[in-house]
Amino acid sequence: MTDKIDKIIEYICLSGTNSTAQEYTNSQTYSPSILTSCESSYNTTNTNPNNNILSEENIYEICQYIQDLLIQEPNIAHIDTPVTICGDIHGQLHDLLNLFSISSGTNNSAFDDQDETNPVTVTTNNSNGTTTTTTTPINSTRTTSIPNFSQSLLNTRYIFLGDFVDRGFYSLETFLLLICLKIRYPDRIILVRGNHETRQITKVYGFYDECIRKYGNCNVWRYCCEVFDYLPLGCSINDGTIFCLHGGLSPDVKNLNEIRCIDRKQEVPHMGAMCDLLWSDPDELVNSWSVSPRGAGYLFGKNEVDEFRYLNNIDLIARAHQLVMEGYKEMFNKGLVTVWSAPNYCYRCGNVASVLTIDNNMNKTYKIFDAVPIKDNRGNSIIPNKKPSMDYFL
Ligand SMILES: [Mn+2]
Repeated sequence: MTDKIDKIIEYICLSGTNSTAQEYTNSQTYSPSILTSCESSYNTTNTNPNNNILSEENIYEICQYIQDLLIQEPNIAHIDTPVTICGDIHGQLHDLLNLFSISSGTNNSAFDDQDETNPVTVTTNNSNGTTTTTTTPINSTRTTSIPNFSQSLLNTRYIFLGDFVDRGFYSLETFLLLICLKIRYPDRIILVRGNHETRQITKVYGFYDECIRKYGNCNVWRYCCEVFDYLPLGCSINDGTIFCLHGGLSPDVKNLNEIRCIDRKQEVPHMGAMCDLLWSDPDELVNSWSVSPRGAGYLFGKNEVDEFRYLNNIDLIARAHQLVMEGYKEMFNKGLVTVWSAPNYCYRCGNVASVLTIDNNMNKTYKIFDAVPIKDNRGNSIIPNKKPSMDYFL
């Protein structure tokens, strides 16, 4: 199994770092012939042309395997520092690979052959108020190195706060990479469920269509949705003074123990505690639970955050779920932070992204990064035509 997982990780990273991804990154229309070549790219691998590495069978096997792992995790998972908290990814595989190299401080960047006119710049905001900016050195020789995950995950643990899929064009690869890393390094990575990790939402916002486009049927989508039901609803760090979740608070949850009692292994309900944790948003302007414009979850303000922090002995609530143009936003006297990790969201928002690193002394450092630039038809901002050009007479 380990061997197979490593091969899949390698395959996905290569598809994000060299031209094997070209078939579906090329901004050509999705004519049936392109569809065929998309599919054929899934039926071959760089290492063994006879081994269909991202086959439905292999994906089924991984999805079954990780369910056994996730079922052992409580609703509120736990992880120790040093840890890197990551927000929404939304299928932006190339930016996710970049996130790993930036956050772990490994030089083994997946993109160390950046366009010389557009190098990757990382700005670091430390909690003591200082800011440092580093620019990835330009390497003139072309390399297609795979991120050194064993080194990355040795340097820091990771919490991903959900919304792995939808919007971007690499939801399947993004989710598979994350669950493969979870299988390989189970104690060093926590995957928390977001409001997009559901059957209903993925049918509307891209993941379902992506699976149909790449496989011609919805089997791999179904396998992944089974995994969604097992993801934990939150994560605590060290002694529990930092609590992480995707959306926000719920009027039905005063105490963390009420989250621990939820039967989470189900599609996200339309209302109630589990729904709110994945859907709610903080708002400076409300002073009690208010209707959310999203149609699910609540808006909550400083009063709700202060009460929840006091009752549960929490210093910081770290959550994702909302686009922040600056990558992160601290609210309510730094009692809550929104972390957003999808740069140039939807390939057009122009925002930067961030991750929040907590060191062993509970110091906070925000690393801010931009979208991976396009080069030679690589990079996730090359958008395939959203509307397939269909021949109605076929
Ligand atoms: Mn969300």
